[in-house]
Amino acid sequence: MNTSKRLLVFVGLCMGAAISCQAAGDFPTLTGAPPLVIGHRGASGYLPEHTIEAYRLAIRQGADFIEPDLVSTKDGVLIARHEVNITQTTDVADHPEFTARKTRKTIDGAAEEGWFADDFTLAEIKTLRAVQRVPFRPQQFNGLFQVPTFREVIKLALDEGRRRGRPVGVYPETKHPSYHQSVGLPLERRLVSILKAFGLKTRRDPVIIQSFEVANLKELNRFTGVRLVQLIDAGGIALDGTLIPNRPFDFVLSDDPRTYADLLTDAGLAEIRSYADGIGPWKRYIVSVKGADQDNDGKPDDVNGDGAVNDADATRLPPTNLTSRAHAADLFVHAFTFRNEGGFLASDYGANPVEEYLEFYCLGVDGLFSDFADTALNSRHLVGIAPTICNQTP
Ligand SMILES: [Ca+2]
Ligand SMILES: [Ca+2]
Ligand SMILES: [Ca+2]
Repeated sequence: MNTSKRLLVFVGLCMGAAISCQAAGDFPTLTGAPPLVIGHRGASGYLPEHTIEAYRLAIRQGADFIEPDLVSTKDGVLIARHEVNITQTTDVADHPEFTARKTRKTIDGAAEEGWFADDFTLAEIKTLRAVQRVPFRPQQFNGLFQVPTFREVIKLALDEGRRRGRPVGVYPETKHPSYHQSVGLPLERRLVSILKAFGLKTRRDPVIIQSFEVANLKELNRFTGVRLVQLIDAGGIALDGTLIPNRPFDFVLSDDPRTYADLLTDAGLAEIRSYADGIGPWKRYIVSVKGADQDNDGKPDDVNGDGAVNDADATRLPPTNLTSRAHAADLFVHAFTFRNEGGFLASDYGANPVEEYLEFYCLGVDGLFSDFADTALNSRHLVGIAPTICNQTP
């Protein structure tokens, strides 16, 4: 459908429906619908990540989905944490009763030290409180909030959705599926049975499951009807903006030599479409950035002289054609992760996160994971108000 036809259809839908069309516009997404804003770990730019309070704030800001990462407790309960290692995101180190629980484990080939969720029962986890991991984000909320279970997160989303008269989706990620399998705590069946208990089982339900591994998504595709997303990672970024290849960890274990980049060839995308509905690529697969190396030491320079080398010292490269190739393969594209702070923004954006959102919305992403859903939504409104901005060449 071309742009003007899509716009007419959209206007027709708006006029006939008792919904607000304030955010409406004609978006170059797979369906023409506005891109989804996913509250990454909740409103994690403001509050300690993966807490009920952070998820509720993201919903209050207007997020379409909230994103719990899932790991398992020792007694098999799915809880919302980004890592099995809970040292950085809880106050566990301040609990003398758990001092002896400190240990070393190897997760996806990397040795780590600390306290691990799969050595704690849910009752023990509930005695801990969340802390902000990012030093330049507000620390005032440390020690206030609990670690929620996946059930508590779904209940929040459904309750808030009913109260607000709009769907609030849940976008769970299976963290380290092969690791959880190796310790006898596989995530997939329990995840699906919890969703079923809430009546969430079809592609029309406001649930999307994501994973960086492949085999567990293929398995999930056999026993749930909800939408699935193949996450696409990289091992970092070279000075010239080239992405450094790495592999899904289940490929490492099964000696499958393919990298994430191999999954993004046309053949790779067609294979993903056989078990998933969309891809969740690192945003650098869509717009990469290159560093400067004026002193020729092979390493990127601190161009702005603030003592740190990060994206603010880099400039953006022309966009790739990944979004249009994924759309041609009938896959939606949900890119990660968008953050407001200047160190995460290429210098071209002038430290203004709105500029980055506008670029990605105009490139046709169908959704994005943001630590700041409020900024993501304000930027989406801007495209809705003036869709023609996407026809301009930057
Ligand atoms: Ca995640
Ligand atoms: Ca250099
Ligand atoms: Ca710098």
